[in-house]
Amino acid sequence: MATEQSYIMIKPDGVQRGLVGEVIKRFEQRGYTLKGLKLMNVEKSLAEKHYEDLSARPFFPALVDYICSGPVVAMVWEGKGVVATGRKMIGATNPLASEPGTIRGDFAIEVGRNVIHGSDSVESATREIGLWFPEGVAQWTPVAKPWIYE
Ligand code: DAT
Ligand code: MG
Repeated sequence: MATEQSYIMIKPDGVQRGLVGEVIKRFEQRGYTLKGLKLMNVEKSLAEKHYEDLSARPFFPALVDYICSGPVVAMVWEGKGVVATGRKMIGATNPLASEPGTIRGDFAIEVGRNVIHGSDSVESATREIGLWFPEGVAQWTPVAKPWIYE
């Protein structure tokens, strides 16, 4: 089974609003494996690098300020299809277009306060994990694995 990893980040609004446990719970109960986790303040240069593809967009300065406005929870989650499924669990970029039952659809209203980031492809995930976890992630195999995967 090809296993993949996604970079998932609870943004400063999610941390300030006490949604850390709720987000972790959803990924855990789906069956995904937590491989990296840290609470951190974000340097402007890291936020700019993370969102470098959006640097020409008018909202870029506000986006960088927002990501640096308080601590984020940086995570790596692993499992079958975690990149695409993680995006489904997160919901649409604009929370008003996010379905109820998704994280943004349940907990957010505005695009500039949309609570959570998730990698949009396996390639992006590799880049983002390298950026946010240069020290690497934890190595472990959950004992529940045979009860989640056949
Ligand atoms: P996503 O976070 O769903 O992957 P994205 O990569 O297109 O969306 O954009 C990254 C973040 O930038 C997004 O979570 C919120 C902000 N953003 C995107 N489009 C925006 C817009 N039109 N106005 C304001 N902020 C925007
Ligand atoms: Mg994106």
